[in-house]
Amino acid sequence: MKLFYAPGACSLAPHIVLRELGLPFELEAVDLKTKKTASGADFVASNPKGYVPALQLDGGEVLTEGVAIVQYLADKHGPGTLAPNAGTVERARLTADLNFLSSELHKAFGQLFNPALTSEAREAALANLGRKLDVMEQAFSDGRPYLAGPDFTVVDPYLFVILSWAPMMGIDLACWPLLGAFSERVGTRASVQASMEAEGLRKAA
Ligand SMILES: N[C@@H](CCC(=O)N[C@@H](CS)C(=O)NCC(=O)O)C(=O)O
Repeated sequence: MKLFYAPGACSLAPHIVLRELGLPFELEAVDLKTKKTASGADFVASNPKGYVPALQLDGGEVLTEGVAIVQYLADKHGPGTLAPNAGTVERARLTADLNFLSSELHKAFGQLFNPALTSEAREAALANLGRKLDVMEQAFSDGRPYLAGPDFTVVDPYLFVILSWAPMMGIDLACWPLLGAFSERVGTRASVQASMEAEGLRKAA
């Protein structure tokens, strides 16, 4: 398998899942501006959506959409470990959380990456993001270590990656202390540290 990624982007989440599952894989960086891969290939030719993550399977087929990729990996290569079995209420909750991250929290952060935002639009985007972060903070109020409960699942790397964008946006996670503690907890995992090193986001220990 080959994961197309950009350092620190949402593709870091499936990258972490590949390592959690101990799977063999290659990485190929994509320049998101030029849409060229590190080997000089046209990324859009293999993924017309033009964004990361994309996972090329050993048979050549390319999977896109982070939430689909991480669920595919968990179901195929670690059934019942990083995602509850399909058809259970727990799995439906996990899918709901993945969807919330993808369509609500990720996109709320995404608005702030737009350099053309007026200060008024930025204020509105920050308020919107704050409401989504409040929802996530509330999810941890029962003392659970991970978003789905006691066990680490595929939703956790995605939340970790989105939260890692906060400092770049001038957002202080101290306002959401349970989310800050979650980030620190997940950041100590070997899979996370190895993925961040491989993407050049962290120096090797
Ligand atoms: N719906 C996609 C969105 C992926 C996405 O937003 N990727 C960003 C990086 S975090 C990207 O590649 N942006 C470049 C672009 O859209 O051209 C998913 O959830 O996988």
